Amino acid sequence: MKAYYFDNLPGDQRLPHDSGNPVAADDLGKIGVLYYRIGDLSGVDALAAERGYKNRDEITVSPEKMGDVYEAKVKSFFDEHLHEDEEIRYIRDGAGYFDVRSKDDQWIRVRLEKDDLLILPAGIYHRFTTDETNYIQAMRLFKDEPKWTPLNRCEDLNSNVQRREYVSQFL
Ligand code: KMT
Ligand code: NI
Repeated sequence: MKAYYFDNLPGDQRLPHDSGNPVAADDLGKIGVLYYRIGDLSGVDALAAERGYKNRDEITVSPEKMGDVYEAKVKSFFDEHLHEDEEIRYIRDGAGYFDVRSKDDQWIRVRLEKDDLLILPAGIYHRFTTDETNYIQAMRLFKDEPKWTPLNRCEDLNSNVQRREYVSQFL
C-alpha cells in the first residue's frame, strides 16, 4: 500500500499521478479508511467473522476477462461515487488505485497490491482505477445482499442517511 495526494494533472487515470505528498495509514484511519496487510485467507476469515461478513466473491478487472466492455468499465469505476455499505477489497493479484476524498475534499490516491486489504466506510466519496498493467484480481466481501450500487456524487446525496452518518462521524 502506498497513499499520497493525487496530483490533479491531466493524463491517463491509470498513471500514478503522485504529487510527492504522502499520506500515512493513520491519516487514512481518520477518514474511516482502514488498511490491513494480510498474507493468507485465514486472516481474511478472521476479519470477516469479526465484522459479521458472511459472503464473498472474486472479480478480475482486465481486458482478457472483460473483453470489449473493459474500457467502459474502467471509466465507470472512476466516476466519483459512494455506497450505502462498506466496501471491502482484498487484492489477490495485480494492482490498482482507490482514490478517496480527504477532509478538505482533495483526492488521496491509495495504491493496492497483492495481500493489501482496504475497507472504505459507507458514505465516503471514492473512485477506482486499474494501473498501467490493466490487471487486478480482488476479493469482495459482503454481509448479505451487497448494496454496492454506485451513487454518483451530487447535491441530493447530502441528505442520504449513510452520507450524513459518514460526514458526522469523520468530516
Ligand atoms: C469498485 O467498487 O469500484 C470495485 O470494486 C472495482 C473493482 S475491485 C478492485
Ligand atoms: Ni465503489
